[in-house]
Amino acid sequence: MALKAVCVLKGTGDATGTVFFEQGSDSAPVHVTGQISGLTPGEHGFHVHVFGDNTNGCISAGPHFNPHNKTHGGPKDEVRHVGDLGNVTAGDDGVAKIDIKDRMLTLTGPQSIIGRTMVIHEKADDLGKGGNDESLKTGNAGGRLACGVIGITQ
Ligand SMILES: [Cu+2]
Ligand SMILES: [Zn+2]
Repeated sequence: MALKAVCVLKGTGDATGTVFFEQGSDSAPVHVTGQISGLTPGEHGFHVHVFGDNTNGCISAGPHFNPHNKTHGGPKDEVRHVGDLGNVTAGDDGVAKIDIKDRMLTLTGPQSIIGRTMVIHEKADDLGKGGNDESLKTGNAGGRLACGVIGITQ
């Protein structure tokens, strides 16, 4: 039976979105779909952050979900945070359509992303290639525009 989760992203500005997660089996990739609107055109960093805590807005979600204690990278890199999904790209209408298959995410077991937070950022993620310390932590993706806790759905 497929595992399914959903996340509604909200923030203090115009950015809002809904993201769906589906995994066919324990070892299958997670298919991430959905859309985020109210963005500036161009790339925006998109990550799973460690805590499902929104008490002080998106900042309470803490850093990128990183159970293997690696440095920040891009979704296709071997060395990356589990939460590193790279960038989503908004068109001139400010809408980013999301369709990502990721082999490092899981919806099951102790490293499940359920109960953690999805964040969309102000700026592009440099995927760890920015040549400075911050690049290897956050990808220099800037502020957190919107976020939401990933929850189980039917
Ligand atoms: Cu992030
Ligand atoms: Zn990261």
